[in-house]
Amino acid sequence: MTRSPSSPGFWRSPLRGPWLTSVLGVVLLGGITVLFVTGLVSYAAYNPNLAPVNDKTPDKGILGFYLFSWPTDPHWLYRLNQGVHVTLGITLIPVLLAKLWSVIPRLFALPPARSLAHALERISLLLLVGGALFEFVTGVLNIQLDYIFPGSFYTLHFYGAWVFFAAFVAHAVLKTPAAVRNLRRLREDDSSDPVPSDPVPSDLVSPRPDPPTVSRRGALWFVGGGTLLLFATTVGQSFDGLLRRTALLAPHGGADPGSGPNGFQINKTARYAGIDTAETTEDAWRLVVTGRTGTVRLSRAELARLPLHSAALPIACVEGWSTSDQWWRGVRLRDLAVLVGYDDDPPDVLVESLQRRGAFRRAALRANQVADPRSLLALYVNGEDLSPDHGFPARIIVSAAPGVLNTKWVARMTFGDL
Ligand SMILES: Nc1nc2c(c(=O)[nH]1)N[C@H]1C(S)=C(S)[C@@H](COP(=O)(O)O)O[C@H]1N2
Ligand SMILES: [Mo]
Repeated sequence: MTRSPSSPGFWRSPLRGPWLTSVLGVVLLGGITVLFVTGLVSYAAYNPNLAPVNDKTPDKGILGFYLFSWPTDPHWLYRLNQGVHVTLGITLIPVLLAKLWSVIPRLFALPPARSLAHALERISLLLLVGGALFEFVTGVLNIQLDYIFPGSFYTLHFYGAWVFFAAFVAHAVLKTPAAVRNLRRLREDDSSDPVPSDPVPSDLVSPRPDPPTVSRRGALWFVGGGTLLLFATTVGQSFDGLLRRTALLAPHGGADPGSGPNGFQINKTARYAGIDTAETTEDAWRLVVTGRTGTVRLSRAELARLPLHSAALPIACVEGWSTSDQWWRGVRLRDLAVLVGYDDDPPDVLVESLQRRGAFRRAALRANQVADPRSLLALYVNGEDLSPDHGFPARIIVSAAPGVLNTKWVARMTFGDL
């Protein structure tokens, strides 16, 4: 019977046991809670109540709840949140895999259900393991391959998160007390044996263990080392210069940004977005602004003659990478609102791009974002004209907002409550 994975003797590693499962479980309890919270915060940062422009999730119902308009302070808010979400998610992968390895004998346990309670528990584990794998795989694919699911990653990752987290909460409530108990007993058990017999009797402990090839401490170093390696090759994505080059596992955007004032990370290039330079010349391009009092058309030269202001703000992408603060210079969004009849309190705005190719066309901003004096329709960055790849002739830049709301190659802005 030992040839069948459903017989306990099939699993021979002396490392399996409540101690390993408990240590990894406690790490994941903290880590996944942070992932879920930063994920929800990231969702809120899109201002999902500006549906259907910013959030097209079908039938989201109460799962798509939001509690507040996304703030514009502190200006690094989204940068920090998303850096933590993505970098932590990547670095938890070895812990997740080790945790699944530690409990794999249970996947094959027979009979499939000993009781109704046991059957329910196993179904919840299906959602837990399936949900975890689904969230980690969709997340990693999205950041590595730049949106291989056009439009739908957001929906998949969003619904996946709720299924996963529901199962995670149930699992944590059921298992945390035992995990903490196991860890306590483990601390008291000061045997010098590298792989001491587990102080807690469990079906996870192999009845016929092979001789150990690595100590417990060695096993944890192996997992922790994998985690450190992933951390070291990811975290650079949140910084500039040489550090960014250490981010071997993080995406590097659409193109090499080169050096100089426009030499910072590019998401999608003008060529990728299908921007024809003939459309962006001084003669051809007009910004079309619409509001309460009608429509105004402005050339880039006319915009440049309006009062210009500067703001030091980062680009922080949902994929986790960010730039340090760049010096943007342009027209305040609230000054543009004044041009079309909103003198006192500016409303929301719908921003549309020249872009025709790719998933991206438009994004909406909340009134509080329009009102912030740092929110600009930028014409210049770091003292130079925007480059074509960074959105020439004009792009949006908003404090603390996800990069995706900073529309490049702006063609049209429609002010009014959305
Ligand atoms: N028109 C348009 N605007 C866009 C995008 C795009 O693909 N098309 N990408 C957005 C995303 S997802 C990010 S992170 C930022 C990146 O800005 P950058 O390429 O100047 O760094 O631009 C945003 N604005
Ligand atoms: Mo982005």
